Amino acid sequence: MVNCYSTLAVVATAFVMTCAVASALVALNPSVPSTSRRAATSKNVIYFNDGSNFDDTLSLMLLQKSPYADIEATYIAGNGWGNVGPSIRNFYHLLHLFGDEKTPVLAGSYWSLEDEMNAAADYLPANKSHNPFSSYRTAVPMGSGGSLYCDTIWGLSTLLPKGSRQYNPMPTTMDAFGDPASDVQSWKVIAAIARGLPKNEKLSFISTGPLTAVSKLFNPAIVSISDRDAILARIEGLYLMGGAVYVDGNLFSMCPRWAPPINQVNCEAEFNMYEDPHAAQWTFGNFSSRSIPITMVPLDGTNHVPFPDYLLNELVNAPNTPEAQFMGLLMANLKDTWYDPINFYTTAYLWDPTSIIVMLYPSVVETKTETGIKVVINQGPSGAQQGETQICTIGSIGCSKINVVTEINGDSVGAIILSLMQSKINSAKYPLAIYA
Ligand SMILES: [Ca+2]
Repeated sequence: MVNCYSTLAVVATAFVMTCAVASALVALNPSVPSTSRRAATSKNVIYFNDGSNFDDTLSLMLLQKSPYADIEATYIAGNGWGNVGPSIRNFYHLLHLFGDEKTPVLAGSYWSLEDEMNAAADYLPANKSHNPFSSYRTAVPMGSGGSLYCDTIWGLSTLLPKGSRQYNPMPTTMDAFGDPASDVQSWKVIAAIARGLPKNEKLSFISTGPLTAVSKLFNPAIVSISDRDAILARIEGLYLMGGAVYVDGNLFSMCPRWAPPINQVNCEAEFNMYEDPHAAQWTFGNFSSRSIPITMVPLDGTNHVPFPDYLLNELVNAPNTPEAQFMGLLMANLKDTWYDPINFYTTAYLWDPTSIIVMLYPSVVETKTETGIKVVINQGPSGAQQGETQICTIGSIGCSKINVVTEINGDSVGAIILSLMQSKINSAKYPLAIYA
């Protein structure tokens, strides 16, 4: 077991990464017994997300619970809805809830690729005088609770039992935001994981945030060619929640339905694609050209999976496990703070968790079509249609071949999530902090 205590007020990201590397090596040590029950067909998963937002948190719990997933690492983007530092802390505690002290929690950049390209001279860890936020992230509102909701898991992180891994960044320092240079260290951990897998096993990538971190696999300044090839040799596929192919996007602040058309500047893009369109296009092109399968779960698919009322009611009123209790409380807090609580069940969707279920339980998919997709790259965050996922002809320049999931059995997704969370299999090892 690796203890990654941080008692200093200011903690260098490099220290966190040192712990992460050490944790990864423990994960590769066959003498460390596994306490979980996994199916023979379980996928080795690298989980890319944008921090401890409600649906990323729920997704991480589903990956812990399902016998069809074995989390090798979780990788937090800092350019989405939450900040990296608090999310590292929250995920340490969330993993500890399940007795998991070893899964590496990796950190990525707080910038989009475009920000990094525009500020190459500033791309030095020592120079931290710049705005520590992505211009795309800054262009969208964070909601009434700001990033605080995400950074505290809607105030519930205090309920999680605390394990040996701790990370307590000062909220006013750069440690709370992550650092572009941390991608270099994070990818070294993933390369070590890929090389350490048994010969016949593969690695699956799933992303429920911007594709910034994933895209860096194809940047030789971040990932060496030998590390890249070692990772690519093991990849089974890339799964992602993102995009809006035949339906409207969800940038509510850029396409307010009540506003005149002139103020509806971007009704086409979905958030995960919009927050880093360059990364999305770069990622799709590199995977597609190498014939590595990409499975996209866009809004077309998740529109079939609104939050079921029975899921919230049963998890709140009759939780069978600590994780069910936690998820129930999270969903209840989400509903209470939703912009339209009365219409919560018709305006909130199980966005990220649906992509997890699609990856692990593909029978929930009703329509999946091989489609040519390209991401609209326009000038800056206010560019028209910026981040839209458009249909194109496979084989044409800039067009990637993607398996697009447009129809999903929402009832089945809800039933699987409820069953997984209430199951004693792979359940929490500890109760929530304030409950007996
Ligand atoms: Ca997310």
